[in-house]
Amino acid sequence: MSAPALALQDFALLDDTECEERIVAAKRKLGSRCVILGHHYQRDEVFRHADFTGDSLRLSREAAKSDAQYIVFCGVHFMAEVADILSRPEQVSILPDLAAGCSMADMANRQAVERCWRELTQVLDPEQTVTPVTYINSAADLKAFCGKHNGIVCTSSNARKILEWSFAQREKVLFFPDQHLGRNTGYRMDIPLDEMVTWDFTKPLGGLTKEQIRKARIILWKGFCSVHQMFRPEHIDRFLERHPDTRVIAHPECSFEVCQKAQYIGSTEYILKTIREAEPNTRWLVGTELNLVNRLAQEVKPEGKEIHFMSPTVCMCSTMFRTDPQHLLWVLENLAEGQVVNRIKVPESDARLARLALNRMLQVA
Ligand code: CIZ
Ligand code: SF4
Repeated sequence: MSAPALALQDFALLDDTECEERIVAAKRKLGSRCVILGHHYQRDEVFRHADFTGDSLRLSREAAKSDAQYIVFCGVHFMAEVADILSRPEQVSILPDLAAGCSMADMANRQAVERCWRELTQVLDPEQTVTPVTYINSAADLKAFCGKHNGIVCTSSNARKILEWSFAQREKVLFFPDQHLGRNTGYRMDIPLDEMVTWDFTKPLGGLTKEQIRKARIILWKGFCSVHQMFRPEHIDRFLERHPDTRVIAHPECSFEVCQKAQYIGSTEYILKTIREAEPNTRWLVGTELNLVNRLAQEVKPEGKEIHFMSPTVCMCSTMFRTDPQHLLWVLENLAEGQVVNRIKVPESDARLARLALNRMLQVA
């Protein structure tokens, strides 16, 4: 019989330097049995231990092709679910802090989406006319909903391609949970704003008229990211007054008004690539999560690139921040002792359907 799991409380008070050394030692002991995936929004002390870093799309691909027995996901809950769904049954997906969720993902749940689907039948036949599209920032049972109803998953890197695919299937899209990603992407595909309606899930028929629904090409769920909604168009105006030569780049989870003022709009991978490939001595105003922006600023400083954060206040993803070196160490030392803690396991009934929707995405994009 294996030893009992090491208790989290014995790790909580360790200082970061001790954690650092012990994480390196535990990783060495685990070798190829364990892979650590680190999302761009992770804090430095955790990010530096990742074997692979990236956005959720890149990391889910790494999870799908990894041979490691343990996949430790330094990110948020839905990402560890995707890793579990795409990996083989004998592989184990682990989230170091179970409280690392995503407030946007929590804005849509299966019950509310089922209700929406049912209510839409008052106006049209959703099975025939609507493709459900879920942003990867959503619970596994919503991905399963999309799998079941011939829908698909998207990320901020591939949203346009996925919408094009969706419109090739059926005339309308139900897009959840992030209204901004849906609206910003749709607008750049020349869909007029009045053909993208917002479904207020607290109201009957989403607070819409039947006519609005009939006319809509995209029905946008009224969810948003609490981090990206903090960037405001006036932040851009004020900065440009002082430095008119600035290039503005924003994540599509930012509001429509912010994205309208940005010359470049795209996912975290896109933001990194665009700025890395830009000419030296350029100045950038960046609207996405603070940890990523700070790291990027350091990285490109030697090329004379100046990176500024779009908001005067701190916009950090507090749930990504929850994964600290103490939790990572706790997980790794347990694994080194043969103990699995914080496993994320999606029930096979949901995983099977969610896999359908995820694999459709991986094939399309
Ligand atoms: O897809 C992701 O990883 C997220 C949450 C944002 C992005 O643009 O990479
Ligand atoms: Fe969710 Fe926003 Fe945090 Fe991304 S930044 S994980 S969308 S709360």
